[in-house]
Amino acid sequence: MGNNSGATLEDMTNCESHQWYRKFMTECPSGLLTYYEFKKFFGLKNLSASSDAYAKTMFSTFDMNDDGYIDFMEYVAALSLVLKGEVQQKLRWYFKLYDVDGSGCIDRDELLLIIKSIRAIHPSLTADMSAEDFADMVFDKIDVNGDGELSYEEFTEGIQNDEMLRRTLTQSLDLTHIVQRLQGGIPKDS
Ligand SMILES: [Ca+2]
Ligand SMILES: [Ca+2]
Ligand SMILES: [Ca+2]
Repeated sequence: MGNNSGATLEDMTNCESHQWYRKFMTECPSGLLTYYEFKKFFGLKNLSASSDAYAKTMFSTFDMNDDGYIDFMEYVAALSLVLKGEVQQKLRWYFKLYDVDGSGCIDRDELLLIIKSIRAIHPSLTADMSAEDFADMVFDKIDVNGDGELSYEEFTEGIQNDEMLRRTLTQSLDLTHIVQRLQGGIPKDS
């Protein structure tokens, strides 16, 4: 399960993994991050229902072995993937994140849920159209066989070939502030 993410500790310099480890163990001495701690860790407070659903989906995507906790390896694998992974690896991760019920396809309801939660967290993204219009536009563009669901191939190829969708997707999971938190949380004498 989850071992095909292609992201390992070796993807990072020792310095980074050391910093991430310090940060992780400071925030989470037990070494296992629960959903509650995960939200605290990423500074997610007072979430609306749809943003909470999105954060929960993100949590389960990090929790690759589905035991309800994020351990350090899962945390590093997810972060290094999001921050430095190849496009293909990232798209595979996004696809898993968006396919909320794990059916292997992204349907319109799943896409709508994601768009709404992204907008709740990043109000400026796609603000010029309604979530419904945006979902329609995505399906028009990348649901190649028109069956109302996005297969993994349609999703990865569609996103890669569309500059605007790629940018929106990348910005929706902009982890800059998380990286700043990670770097800012390291004591000077480390
Ligand atoms: Ca886990
Ligand atoms: Ca699905
Ligand atoms: Ca399709």
